[in-house]
Amino acid sequence: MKMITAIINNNDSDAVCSSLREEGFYFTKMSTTGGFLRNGNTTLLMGTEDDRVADALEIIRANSRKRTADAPVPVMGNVEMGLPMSSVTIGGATVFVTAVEQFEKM
Ligand code: 2BA
Repeated sequence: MKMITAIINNNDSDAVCSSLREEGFYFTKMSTTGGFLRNGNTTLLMGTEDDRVADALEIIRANSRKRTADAPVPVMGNVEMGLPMSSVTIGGATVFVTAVEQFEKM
């Protein structure tokens, strides 16, 4: 078994979750916040059999889009005129797949 941790843009979350549900995946959905932009995003925890990991990743990939957002650029000194902004590309999804040593439901 693997644990898939998927950080998903809030705008893609409904589509990703409903597709995963349709295909019978189990997951826990958490409201999370990006450390850099401090915008809300969605993190899914998915305990998944090894032979279904590729299917789960494909569903996430197919429903996640790249977007751009403005991010403040850190500067030294006077910021009275406001921080300069720069564009960053967000996503699609950020996904970690890790091995699960033990899995039990009690
Ligand atoms: P945020 O931390 O709010 O990051 C939003 C976007 O800002 C990132 O998009 C990336 O384009 C940019 N960014 C983040 N940290 C940066 C930095 N130190 N310098 C320059 N640009 C930076 P994504 O990479 O697609 O990440 C989307 C969200 O996924 C992140 O939101 C964060 O919540 C999560 N994430 C991404 N990489 C992660 C990692 N290695 N570990 C944990 N969470 C991660």
